Amino acid sequence: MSLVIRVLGARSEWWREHMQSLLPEFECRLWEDPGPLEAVEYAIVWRPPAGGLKQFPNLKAIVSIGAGIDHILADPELPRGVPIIRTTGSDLTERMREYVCLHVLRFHRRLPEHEEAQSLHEWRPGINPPASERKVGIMGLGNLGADAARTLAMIGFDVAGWSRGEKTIEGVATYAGEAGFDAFLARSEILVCLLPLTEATRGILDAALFAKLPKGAFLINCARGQHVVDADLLAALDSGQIAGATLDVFHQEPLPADNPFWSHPKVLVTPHVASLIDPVTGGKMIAANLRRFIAGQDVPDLVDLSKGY
Ligand code: NDP
Ligand code: OXD
Repeated sequence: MSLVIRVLGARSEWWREHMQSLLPEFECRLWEDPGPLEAVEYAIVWRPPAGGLKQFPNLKAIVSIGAGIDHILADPELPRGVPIIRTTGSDLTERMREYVCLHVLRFHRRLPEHEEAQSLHEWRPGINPPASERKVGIMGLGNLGADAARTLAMIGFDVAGWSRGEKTIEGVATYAGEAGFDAFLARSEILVCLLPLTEATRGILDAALFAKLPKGAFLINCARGQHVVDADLLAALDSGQIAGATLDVFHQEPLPADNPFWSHPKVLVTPHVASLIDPVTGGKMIAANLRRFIAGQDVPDLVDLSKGY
């Protein structure tokens, strides 16, 4: 009985060794060296190649090394009916909380302007509005969005959130579905995207949405690059409709060297690091989920494939 692990880059062997120590009853192998294909019962993956998972005829579950599962569903030959388990946990939530607060505060406290002034040796003091007068909007109120919304509200921001279904979060104004969308956008001076990538959310950050934000709003996208229509964002930045953007995720990753976001003066690029899962804490979560799944117990991270996220 074996499981395969697919991680991109230098961390593969770290993951393999760690998962082997957590799940000694399995033979843990790397994707590139899976051994007998019929022995593979579980695949722990990040961005599996198209057609890759169907080579294992006895797959019992697929585990996403991440909260998102879009990278698995993107496979047109994905074996249907195999359960998918995503990876969540306090570690992931805490890292995303830090990222969102850091970048909301960066815009709120005008850090890009201070950095520019410093580069010119100019002393440019200015009074900032208090956090209570800064309206922040969080798209997606799941594990990550709800936590970020609560934390920003605790810091003192005037926070609203938008989700598919109705939600109640103390200290946060909530909006849902199509009906609440425009009102939510109209008040979002700093907009944070924490939506999953689905057919309903692909390309949602487009010209029509930017036009509904207050003039000079800021965008922080830490969900998926495919949420953004890049040409629309560049146009909104150039017109001043969007005053600045922090982008952690992109259509193509790594971001190609000639992509205009790299050198845009109003854009901060981070390399998909908002909240990375590491083998130590993430591995524990994955092992615990697999043990519950194998024992036939409830697995809260089991994805409801009818929702698609
Ligand atoms: P969840 O599945 O827990 O939450 C998703 C939220 O989005 C829910 O509130 C859901 O609404 C809402 N939503 C889904 N579809 C729609 C829609 N069509 N309209 C309005 N709201 C919608 O996800 P997580 O919080 O765990 O993660 C969110 C995403 O963050 C991941 O899918 C991933 O892409 C990204 N991510 C990025 C990372 C990074 O490092 N950059 C790290 C981790 C995650 P409802 O509550 O009603 O279901
Ligand atoms: C995730 C990610 O989905 O890291 O967890 O993007």
